[in-house]
Amino acid sequence: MTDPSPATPSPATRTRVLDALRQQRVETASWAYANSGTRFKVFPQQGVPRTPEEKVDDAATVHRFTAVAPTVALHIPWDRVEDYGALARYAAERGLALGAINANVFQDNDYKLGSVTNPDPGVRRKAIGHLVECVEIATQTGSRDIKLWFADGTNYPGQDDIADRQERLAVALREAYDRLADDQRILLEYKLFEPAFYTMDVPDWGTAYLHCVELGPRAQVVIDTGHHAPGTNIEFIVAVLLRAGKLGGFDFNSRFYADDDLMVGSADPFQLFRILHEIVRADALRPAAGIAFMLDQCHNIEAKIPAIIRSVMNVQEATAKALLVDAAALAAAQRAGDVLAANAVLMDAYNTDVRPLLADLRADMGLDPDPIGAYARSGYQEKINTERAGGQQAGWGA
Ligand code: LRH
Ligand code: MN
Repeated sequence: MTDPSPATPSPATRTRVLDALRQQRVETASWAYANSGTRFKVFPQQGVPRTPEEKVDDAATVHRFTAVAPTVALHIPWDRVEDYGALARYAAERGLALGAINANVFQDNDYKLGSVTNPDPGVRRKAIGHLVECVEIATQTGSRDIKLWFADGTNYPGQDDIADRQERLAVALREAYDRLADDQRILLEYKLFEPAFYTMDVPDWGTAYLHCVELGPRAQVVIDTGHHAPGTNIEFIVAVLLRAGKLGGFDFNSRFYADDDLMVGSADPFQLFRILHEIVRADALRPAAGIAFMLDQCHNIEAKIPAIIRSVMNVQEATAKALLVDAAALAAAQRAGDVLAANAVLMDAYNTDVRPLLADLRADMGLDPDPIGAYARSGYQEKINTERAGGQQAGWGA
């Protein structure tokens, strides 16, 4: 029985959609709470965290107003602490868990010509050491995922041997993979360009997929939505990796031009909807499906915590619309080859205003239906602006 329209879902559909949204999980990024910018300028903001603990406080605040962001990803060494177990307990006391551990082999002077792919075996050894350290940190924080993104690449043809670098990369990944505990996995992230501008050693989903297949079942691909050539059909990559059982997660953000790291859904909400449609169609939204929905953004000029709350809401809105797609009607139109009808089913869902439904969901979850307004009224921003005067604000330290 198809619904009258997505805007007036049947009680059964409404229940299904609300249940799925209640289970949704979005992981925020510790570095998004810190100062960030471009090569031109980093504009410091008042109240920015100075420590991993203060980043956890801010992530807990986002969860307090959205109820669907119970984990925060860490980046090493930006979030290096003496006792990762203590940091995990600190987070737990605030209703949060520590999420993906992000390695950083892109800021050390030794890595100019690459980290794990560097022509110098000594440099490769150093970089592999960091990957292994991140696996150990994940054991201490209780994190499932170790996320690996490599800035490695070349700027000029002939600078280095493409195949040799792939071999070096494979050797490094194997060393890290073989250190994983049974409940841990490697998430390999690709990026088309920047900071290298001729080759990146993991430039696209295909290269990431090949390395993950070579490694084994606990290696999967991460799709950072800002890491593709303009015009790339990202939902196609989502569908293909889901079918292959090799989609590990997303670094959500959005862009108009390059790796702009803007709020997810702000530049292209229709693309985000199409991506979530593939996720819902594959029944991969529920946490048990194992897809990590992470934010990887930089709030260079806008207030950071409200921007992250807005980002979580954008993911919820795209998800609600995807959940309202009348799958039966869509399948029937597709089978009948009725192009316009099939497209209309998707557009009806996309053009549905789901904000009232999400406001009801939040009220139902004991939250203020307006998280942004509630945050502004909470006084939290004023509190941290006052408390966090002085000290060294956290940033990328680039
Ligand atoms: C690289 C990237 C990667 C992170 C970094 C913060 O562009 O997307 O995921 O390590 O941003
Ligand atoms: Mn990323």
